[in-house]
Amino acid sequence: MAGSHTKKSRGTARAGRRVPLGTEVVRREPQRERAFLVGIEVRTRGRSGAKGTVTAQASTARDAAAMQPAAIGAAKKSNSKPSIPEFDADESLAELRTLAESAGAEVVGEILQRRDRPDPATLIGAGKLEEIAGAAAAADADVLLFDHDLSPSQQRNIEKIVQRRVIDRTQLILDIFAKHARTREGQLQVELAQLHYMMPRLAGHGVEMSQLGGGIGTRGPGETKLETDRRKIARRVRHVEQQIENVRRIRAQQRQRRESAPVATVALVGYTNAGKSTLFNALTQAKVLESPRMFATLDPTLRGVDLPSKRKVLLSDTVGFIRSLPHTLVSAFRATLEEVQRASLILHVSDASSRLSAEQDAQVEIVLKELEAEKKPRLRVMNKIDLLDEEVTQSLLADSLREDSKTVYVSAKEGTGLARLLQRIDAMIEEDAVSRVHLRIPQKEGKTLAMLEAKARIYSRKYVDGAVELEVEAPQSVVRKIKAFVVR
Ligand SMILES: Nc1nc2c(ncn2[C@@H]2O[C@H](COP(=O)(O)OP(=O)(O)OP(=O)(O)O)[C@@H](O)[C@H]2O)c(=O)[nH]1
Ligand SMILES: [Mg+2]
Repeated sequence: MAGSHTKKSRGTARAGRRVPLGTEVVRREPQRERAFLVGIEVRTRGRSGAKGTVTAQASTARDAAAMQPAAIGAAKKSNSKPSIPEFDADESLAELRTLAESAGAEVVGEILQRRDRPDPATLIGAGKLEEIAGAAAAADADVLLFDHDLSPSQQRNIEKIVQRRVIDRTQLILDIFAKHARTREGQLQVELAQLHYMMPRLAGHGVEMSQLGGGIGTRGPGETKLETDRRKIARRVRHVEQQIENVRRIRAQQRQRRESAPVATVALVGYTNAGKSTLFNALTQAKVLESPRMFATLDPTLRGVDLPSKRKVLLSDTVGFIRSLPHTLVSAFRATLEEVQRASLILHVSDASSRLSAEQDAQVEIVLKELEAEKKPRLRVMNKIDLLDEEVTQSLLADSLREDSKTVYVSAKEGTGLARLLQRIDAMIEEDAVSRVHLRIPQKEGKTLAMLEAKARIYSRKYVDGAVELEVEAPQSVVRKIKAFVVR
């Protein structure tokens, strides 16, 4: 896989916390929550290797190396079957670290717990939990982030033992979504997913929600503070669903208007952080947010792009995917993802520099299936080739020059490969098909001639008796307008 050729050395991903000499160890940014990460690897029995080993390492959020894609999860993935790519526990924990950062937390320590089978009551044994509680206390953590989904009762039981707030992976992702939702539609969708998540967790929450005073898992999108009363929540769910329905109706109307013109939509999809927004900006000269944080984009954006054939397509940037994307989110974001379902062509953007790109691709595949969009025409865009070795890049580029290649290599950041990408999109789009026509247009038809200059490719031009004879290639929508002048 391309990911194994990255330039960056895979040095130690985790370093001890560095405190400049003479600096008092105090909470530097009191508003940042201190998070302690708990990774869990459930092994099937009979496998070799250390069981139940616990490694605790302090790590700082500022440890830049740990955030580099190439440095993440340096551990060998000897446990995963080659046919079904899986993140291993280390890689998964590294991803959780990025998620925690994206939620605005400071990672103050982490533990990886290996178990033969999960404990139904507390996921990991009570003894180990005590140990984890001690490590979290030593690191002065506010919250424990579990790299696993917890049932409502597991979450309560663990909170009782560790005496700290406990957040699972789904809740963490919901929180990031809540932080990043900008449009009303996005906010409604996140709120709905949060309400569904909270509903079964209301009774006897170990650490009372009302005492939290903000922080991961307590933020609602927009202005609303998450309510804690079941009856109120049920009412709120109905209200939000109704409003989402309204938004959806308006979007459908807008789409109808759009679809009356023969413009194809091309949807960018891919793992969070693959570089979709950066590519979107590079192709459309837009300025949507590009960010190393995960799920920087939540709200869909559409922009026109001109193809080499002079056809226009609409490019859509949308929310990124992640391993085990919480189901509540996929369904809540269905309206947003409708753009993907309706697209004529899907551009699947991958981070070619990530060691995990194969696994990430497999996850994207799962979500596309869930959206029933897996059979759509697809173009694979391997992004971030600027991070690969020069040699590797050259051979990949040469390979992708084949006429029918379904993979294009680009660097959205540096603008490499974009012309080739546009050509491939052009070749795969069927809407508003391009055809070659001969025209004879009186010279006085200045407007028509100017329109052709802008919207068609002109191959030849001859002036004969006050008229222009042209051979042009133009989309159907343009040919229709100049029907009267077509000679053949
Ligand atoms: N080196 C390099 N970095 C890139 C490239 N494209 C994107 N990035 C970086 O990757 C990070 C993520 O980029 P985004 O465009 O925000 O990624 P995204 O896929 O839109 O992510 P979400 O919206 O969070 O799903 C940013 O820090 C970008 O600067 C590239 O071609 N080369
Ligand atoms: Mg984005």
